[in-house]
Amino acid sequence: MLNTAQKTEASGAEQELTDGFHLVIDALKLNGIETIYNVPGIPITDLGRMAQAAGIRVLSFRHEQNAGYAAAIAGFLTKKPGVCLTVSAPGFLNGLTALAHATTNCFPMILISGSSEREIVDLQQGDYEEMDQLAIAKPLCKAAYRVLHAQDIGIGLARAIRAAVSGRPGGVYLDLPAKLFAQVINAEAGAKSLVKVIDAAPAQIPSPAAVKRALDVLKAAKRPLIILGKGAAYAQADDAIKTLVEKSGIPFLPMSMAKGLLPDTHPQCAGAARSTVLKDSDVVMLIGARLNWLLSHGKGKTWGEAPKKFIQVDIEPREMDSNVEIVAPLVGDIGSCVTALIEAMGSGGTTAPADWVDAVKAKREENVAKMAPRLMNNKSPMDYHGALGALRTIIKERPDAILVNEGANTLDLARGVIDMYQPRKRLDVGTWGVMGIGMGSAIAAAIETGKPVLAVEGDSAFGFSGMEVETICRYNLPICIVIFNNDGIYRGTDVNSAGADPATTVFVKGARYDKMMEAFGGVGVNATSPDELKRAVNAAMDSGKPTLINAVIDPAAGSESGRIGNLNPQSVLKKK
Ligand code: ADP
Ligand code: TZD
Ligand code: MG
Repeated sequence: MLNTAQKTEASGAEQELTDGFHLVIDALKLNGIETIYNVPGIPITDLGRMAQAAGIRVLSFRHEQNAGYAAAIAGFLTKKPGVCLTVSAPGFLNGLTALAHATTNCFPMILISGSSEREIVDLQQGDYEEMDQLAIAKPLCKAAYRVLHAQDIGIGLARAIRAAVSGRPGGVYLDLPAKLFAQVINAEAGAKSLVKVIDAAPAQIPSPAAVKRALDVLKAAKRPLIILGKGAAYAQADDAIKTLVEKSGIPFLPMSMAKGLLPDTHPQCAGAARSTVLKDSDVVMLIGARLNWLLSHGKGKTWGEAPKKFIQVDIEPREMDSNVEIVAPLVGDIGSCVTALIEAMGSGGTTAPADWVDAVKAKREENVAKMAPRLMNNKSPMDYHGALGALRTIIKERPDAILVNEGANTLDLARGVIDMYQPRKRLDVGTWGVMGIGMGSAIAAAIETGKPVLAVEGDSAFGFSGMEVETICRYNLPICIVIFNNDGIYRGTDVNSAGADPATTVFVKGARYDKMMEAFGGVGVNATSPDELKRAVNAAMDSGKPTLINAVIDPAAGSESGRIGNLNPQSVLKKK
């Protein structure tokens, strides 16, 4: 019997009843969904209230996009679908960017939106917040469903969960029209209609022939390289991956959000020798990483002259040969594939030739040594390296803290400078390089893991979700935000020579973002040197109090588009 059911008199006999509201909540709870990221309003205000009353943690945001980014990263961190709940039309659209982002990044997420009355929407008669949401969501997510009858809520949610987490994870849209919530059905029938999803993401075992093929290619390599992507971090097969890397002795290169899967200070880590290993390797094994723009599509200058053979471990068969030939596709879940590789390797040790391993190590040490003095400068205003040198030490001393990172220079330089030591501790802009993930990611990271969070944010990047500092203060979350304030996008020095308006990339000079935090009862600090920055961050991390540090960065220190300026199209007509 449902504890949320109510007793009423129906046709003379006493009957237990339930309704759409309760069925949605019961279905979520039955499937272990403990948190909802939402913005309330018609028709889902009561759903949020009732879910909270039923013991689900319901976090209210100031904008659906941030609630959506929170749900997306919750999915990445937990392997369970993160749930974002929105109102109809505008709320739905605000959440949709995050749903598309989750799908693009292979994060499991469910966007549940209330919607207006089907009959009116379909005749386009102008309902309150009228929109054909299902049709709009479909091309932007992995699957989209609508539930019209209370007795279908259980199966609808089960489909949504399974679609989100099985195979290649992604975003799922679930459309719940207003009328559904108040639909009343017999409580027993309601309880029976719920579905507990069994084995939502079944193991996908690779074929022995594919495992052997991959190992044969790997063993024949002279200069092998393993690239770990965020799929490998998501898979939570940390021990198996560590064993494979160490047993093989092959240098590994972590993609941004795979940093820390093995520590960046690991002797086999090739992070600081990235261009060398991409250029010079002859066999590359991708584990949960796609050959997309972030890896220059597996071809061109980045990959050098040396002929390459690619081995790819991925759950999505269609990922194979998407850009270049994959000579050894290994389709399956990463845990199963990596375990199979380790078993097939037997007791045999390293497959990596010593001269290659030594060459990578030498290059890496050279680059690390080159960088070291720049990280120790104590200039004021700070440059990126001085400020990041301080933050790098903080993460070294607090390896279980979660680092959220967005911006252009602030992102690219932090990714290179700040070493990570544990899996799934670095959360950033992902495949699209989207600005605005910051506060949603920080909030979800704090909620889902209970760990302290350090959010390193470009001043522009922060602006996309800045209002959520109120949310952070309201829930009193252990989040320390550091704004790299260089007065603008990339740099704060652009000048508009054509008129009185400021240049398109600059913001108010000398802005004090720390005051925003104080407005909501959090701690605000203005830091003008690396020493001040370090002190302030340590104090914030020790206290666990919501803190925002305005780190004053030299407006001339950054470069256009950080490390990806080459992607900007150039007009040949541009005035000199
Ligand atoms: P990165 O940006 O770090 O290079 P991508 O997002 O491009 O990583 O790639 C992640 C890949 O991981 C996707 O192709 C996805 O299909 C794959 N993937 C995600 N989860 C798993 C899993 N459990 N097992 C195998 N592959 C996975
Ligand atoms: N809008 C969205 C949603 N994503 C984007 N990536 C952009 C716009 C374009 N963009 C970048 O690619 S980086 C960036 C923008 C606006 C901001 C860079 O400025 P910042 O960082 O202050 O965050 P730095 O340190 O000044 O480079
Ligand atoms: Mg900036």
